[in-house]
Amino acid sequence: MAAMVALVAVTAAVVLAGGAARAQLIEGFYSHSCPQAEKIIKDYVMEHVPHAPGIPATLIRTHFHDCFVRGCDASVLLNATGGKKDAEKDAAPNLTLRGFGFIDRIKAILEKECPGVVSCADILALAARDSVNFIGGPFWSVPTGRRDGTVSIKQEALDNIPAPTFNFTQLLQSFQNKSLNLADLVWLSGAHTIGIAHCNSFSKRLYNFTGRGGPGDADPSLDKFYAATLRRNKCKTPTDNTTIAEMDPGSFKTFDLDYYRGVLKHRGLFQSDAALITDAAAKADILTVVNGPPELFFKVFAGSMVKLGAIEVKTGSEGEIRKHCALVNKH
Ligand code: HEM
Ligand SMILES: *[C@@H]1O[C@H](CO)[C@@H](O)[C@H](O)[C@H]1NC(C)=O
Ligand SMILES: *[C@@H]1O[C@H](CO)[C@@H](O)[C@H](O)[C@H]1NC(C)=O
Ligand SMILES: *[C@@H]1O[C@H](CO)[C@@H](O)[C@H](O)[C@H]1NC(C)=O
Ligand SMILES: *[C@@H]1O[C@H](CO)[C@@H](O)[C@H](O)[C@H]1NC(C)=O
Ligand SMILES: *[C@@H]1O[C@H](CO)[C@@H](O)[C@H](O)[C@H]1NC(C)=O
Ligand SMILES: CC(=O)N[C@H]1CO[C@H](CO)[C@@H](O)[C@@H]1O
Repeated sequence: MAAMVALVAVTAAVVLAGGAARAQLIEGFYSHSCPQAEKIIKDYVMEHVPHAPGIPATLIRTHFHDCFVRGCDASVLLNATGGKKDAEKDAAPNLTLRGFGFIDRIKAILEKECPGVVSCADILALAARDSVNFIGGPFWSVPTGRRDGTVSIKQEALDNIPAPTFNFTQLLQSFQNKSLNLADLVWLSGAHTIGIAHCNSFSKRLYNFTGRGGPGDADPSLDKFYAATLRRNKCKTPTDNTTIAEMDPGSFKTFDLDYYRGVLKHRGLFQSDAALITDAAAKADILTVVNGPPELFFKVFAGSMVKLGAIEVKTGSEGEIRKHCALVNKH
């Protein structure tokens, strides 16, 4: 136990040194200003996720998109103003994000409990963690104290969110640009063990991939039997953009290792999933978790989530605490 305490202390010191003079996130940031905050979020998740089973997947993805654009500052939650469609929310990669209402409802409860105290960025980070943990997924620590941003620009989402067509080099570049490393890329991609994708995110791989034409012209890095199944049962035309497919069929509601097993069998849904085994080090990481004890994946995933949740955060007097998560405060 003493050794563990010492380890925690060392980790905290390293985090502080890395952040220079900037204020840091800390666990239990609201313990005095809004002591019930974390419990309110967790209770809301426990009460509502059973009736909304897609929420854990969409919230963790929304948190990821938030963190990759202007840091984890809830910029992804902002609506465009003046009838324009130019906020992050309106970018193609984000059109399939859901769960905004879920966050708005938690925010409304927290505003009654302690007005103007709990940031939308923290609510998103905590609700993503609690909902994934609620369905039996990993638990990770969510230090709090994030402040909300006031700017949301569609083009920045397009520039910063990795595309499902990315190859390994592009994926690694995108993650390194956010101070995440190769292992973080591999572990965080493991979130594709839950949730769904729309056909247009991957159907280029099923039809006319090389341009030779014909239904057999699938991405050679995709198992051809799986490609045929997807064409037959899911994405029946090349332009279908409404049908959904599970990314980890068979256990898409369970946070398990089957996503990685699928990737190893060339059954990852996106080119970005398939890309993970084109790099020797990434493939070795996948084999390590797949062959390791069950707890290993949860442990490494949790570590990478903490790093994701700290990307370019606003703290102290930066940004604001939004009153409504979809709107910048009026001044
Ligand atoms: C490595 C680069 C990544 C790419 C290219 C990527 C791409 C995508 C795409 C295209 C979808 C499907 C959207 C749709 O068609 O509806 C998706 C879904 C999803 N992604 Fe990723 N993703 C990446 C990393 C991540 C990370 C880091 C996380 C979280 C830690 C994540 C969590 C999810 C989840 C949970 C879903 C399912 C969403 C739902 O069911 O609503 N992804 N991703
Ligand atoms: C934000 O936009 C969504 C979709 O356009 C809308 O349903 C919602 O009411 C808006 N929220 C606010 C607070 O204006
Ligand atoms: C990855 O894609 C980029 C951009 O299309 C390309 O320049 C690069 O050669 C590709 N890398 C590999 C290893 O295929
Ligand atoms: C890297 O991040 C910056 C902002 O932090 C962004 O402007 C740029 O487009 C990103 N580049 C890539 C390759 O993701
Ligand atoms: C397949 O792609 C090629 C090259 O982009 C294009 O010329 C051709 O019309 C496409 N065929 C079909 C059936 O979409
Ligand atoms: C989906 O396809 C329909 C018809 O092809 C089109 O009207 C619509 O804009 C598309 N939606 C998206 C999100 O691309
Ligand atoms: C990154 C990502 O999710 N991209 C997809 C967003 O949605 C458009 C269509 O709406 C797809 O073409 C992209 O691949």
